[in-house]
Amino acid sequence: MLLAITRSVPVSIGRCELTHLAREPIDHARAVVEHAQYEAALTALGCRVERLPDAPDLPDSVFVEDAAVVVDEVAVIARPGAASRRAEVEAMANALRPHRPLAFIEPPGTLDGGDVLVTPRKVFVGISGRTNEDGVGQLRSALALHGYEVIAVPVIGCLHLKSAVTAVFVPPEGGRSILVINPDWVDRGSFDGFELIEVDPSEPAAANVLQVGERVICAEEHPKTRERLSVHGLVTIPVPAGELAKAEGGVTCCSVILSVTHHSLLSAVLGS
Ligand code: CIR
Repeated sequence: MLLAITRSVPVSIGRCELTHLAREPIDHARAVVEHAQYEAALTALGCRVERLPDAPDLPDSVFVEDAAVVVDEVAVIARPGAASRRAEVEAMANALRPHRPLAFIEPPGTLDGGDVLVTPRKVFVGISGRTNEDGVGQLRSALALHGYEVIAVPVIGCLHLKSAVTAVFVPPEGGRSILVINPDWVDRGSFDGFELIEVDPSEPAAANVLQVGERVICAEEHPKTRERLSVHGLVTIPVPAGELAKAEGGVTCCSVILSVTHHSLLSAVLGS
């Protein structure tokens, strides 16, 4: 079973961190409606959606992806590069504890989950304004134990690695995975062995899409790139994501998705 961890949109979102965009008013009510549609899409795709407790004083807390990196064997609790976001991770650690052994990124390491692209056995990590070499090294140590190769990739011109590249198809029996990429923000050459679909040049932020099983959730604001995915036979689910985009968030940012067992779900519910 897939568990999707989310968190509500706080009223304080207007005070979010911003790196590349100028601040614009965010319509909180509209953001809440968009977020509900996103959660509904996850539910329709078979996820059990569970929200972390509301965090009204943490303006970026809806962007739960940045708080952890989860693979089958372990959950690595992040240490966000923005100091204002560090208090977000505690609730994520509590939510993941029933489901995975935990590892923690410790100072001076910083790592945002949005910088981590997990593919079968290869984990790409963006060296960005948020994730430093020490954080990458700690992630490498935590994942090497389980046979993952961790590859650092410079990111230029965008917030996180997954602003620039995400996975849209991972063949269940092995073989070439497909990524969608903005080659202006990350070097195509880092992804040898993958099939690459480029974003439409008029939609630079469109590489941030969320694969759930055989479907791909995309921001409805990027129809041309969605069309490119459809041409490759991928089935896309558009969701409105314009308000949270003003906070530099995309569709991967608002959930952490992991496979869980009935046993670990029961422990989570019983609190043991
Ligand atoms: C930030 O700057 O941290 C937030 N305003 C946006 C975070 C988006 N998260 C993500 O891409 N994983």
